[in-house]
Amino acid sequence: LDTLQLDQSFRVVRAENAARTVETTRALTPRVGAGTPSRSIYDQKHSTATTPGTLARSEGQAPVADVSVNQAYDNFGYTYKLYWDIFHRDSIDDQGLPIEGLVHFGANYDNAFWDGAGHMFFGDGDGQMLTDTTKGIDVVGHELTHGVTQHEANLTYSGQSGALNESVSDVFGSLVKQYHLGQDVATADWLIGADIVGPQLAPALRSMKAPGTANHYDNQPATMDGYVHTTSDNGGVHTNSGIPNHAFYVIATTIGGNAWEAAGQIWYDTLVDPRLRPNATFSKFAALTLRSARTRYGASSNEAAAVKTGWDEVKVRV
Ligand code: ASN
Ligand code: ZN
Repeated sequence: LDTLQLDQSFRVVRAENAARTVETTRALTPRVGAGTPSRSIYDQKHSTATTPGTLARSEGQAPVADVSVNQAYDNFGYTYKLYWDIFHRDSIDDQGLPIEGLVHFGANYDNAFWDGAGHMFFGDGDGQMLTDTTKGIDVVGHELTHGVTQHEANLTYSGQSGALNESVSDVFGSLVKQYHLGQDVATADWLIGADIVGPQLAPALRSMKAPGTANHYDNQPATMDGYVHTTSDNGGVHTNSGIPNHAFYVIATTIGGNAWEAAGQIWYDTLVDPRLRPNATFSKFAALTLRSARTRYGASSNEAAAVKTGWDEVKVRV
């Protein structure tokens, strides 16, 4: 630290782990305009081009005729708002990164994704598996959180670290929805994708409350006993995410109240903790959530006890 010349506009966050010392810088003074996102929505007109198509709506402009454009714009706004209001984070990179949405991507395209470079792509769905993906507030929260994770822990997208990457996106995606709707832990449905599933995948893509029960095809485990060893889907990243998803559900409901307050704060503190390395296992992540809970709420707090309970329940050793 002594050898670092500190710019006055940054503070250094420093942590030690067994292998190395890690340092990250965070903006100390907010950007001019912080608190307001910079959204642009483009119409891809069913092409699979990965560069932005026709600009359909930009920040501050009134709604347009295309519902998909407005839904993407609004859901970007709700995601920005959770991160800003609750975690004081200014967009995906915490430096006000403009958020670009590319709607009507492809023909009947059954997915939505973050490209790692500032763009979120939205398919219209085929009407059977998925419908218009712009409608899913938790789906937008999920995809933009992939961007946040990329700027923070950068969890490697395979095996346990990949399942953690997926789970962190589900957790914050669900929190965006719960915060927007004002739902406490008892009122929330803890489903992911309920607003974008067609008849084949109804009623939802995933359930944090009851992994494995969201739809006919859902094979997510809720505990380590059901951990799926596979080479498909990068080692089952969308399957084994059920385990940390369920841990978060148990922790949030054990604490009670609004999930974005304590449980969400613990998860956010962990995600930005420089001790969380890209290759983290479930156990490493769990231990860091316990550390975050103890640091913020106290070693003998209810919150720290709930974190222990949650990981015990899913059989991840803390
Ligand atoms: N919507 C998916 C996700 O965010 C896209 C993918 O499978 N990579 O996980
Ligand atoms: Zn994902």
